Amino acid sequence: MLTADDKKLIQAIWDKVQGHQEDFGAEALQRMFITYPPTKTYFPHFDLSPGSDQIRGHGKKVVNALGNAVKSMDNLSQALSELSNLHAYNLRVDPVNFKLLSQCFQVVLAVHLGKEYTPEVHSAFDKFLSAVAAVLAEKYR
Ligand code: ZNH
Repeated sequence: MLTADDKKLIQAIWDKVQGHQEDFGAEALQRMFITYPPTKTYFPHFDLSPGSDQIRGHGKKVVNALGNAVKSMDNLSQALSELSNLHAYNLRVDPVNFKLLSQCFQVVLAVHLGKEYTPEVHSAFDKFLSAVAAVLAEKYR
């Protein structure tokens, strides 16, 4: 459960993500592809070379979706309902992968935010990204 303090920390950190959605998203995806190569199989139609337009474009979409989730932390299921349908029915991404991308995104935040990525922020983001992943996995059967 996200506490009121967690939510405040997430919102404050998100202000610092603003303007870097594409960079941070692309970096997280690249870390995921390098660290967990099977994740590449979901993107056979992408140019996966570092910094490709497709990686940057997709990274931006993913981080913007997280930004929308930040705005709707009290209402995640509803806010992410369409994305949840897309991943469950259409893309059929194995939900274990959500955790892998979440970890990579946290490394990106830690690298860029340095000291600001305190243990409390880390904990808050861990809970938030787990909640997002749970919603994205909610419609699988
Ligand atoms: Zn995902 C897509 C988000 C995870 C795979 N995605 C997508 C999109 C978004 C997202 C926003 C777009 C949509 C439209 O266009 O409409 N994701 C997301 C998030 C997450 C995710 C937020 C977490 C956190 N995904 C994921 C993973 C994977 C994936 C992990 C694997 C590995 N996605 C995907 C794909 C797609 C998507 C494949 C499609 C792409 C193209 O473009 O084709």
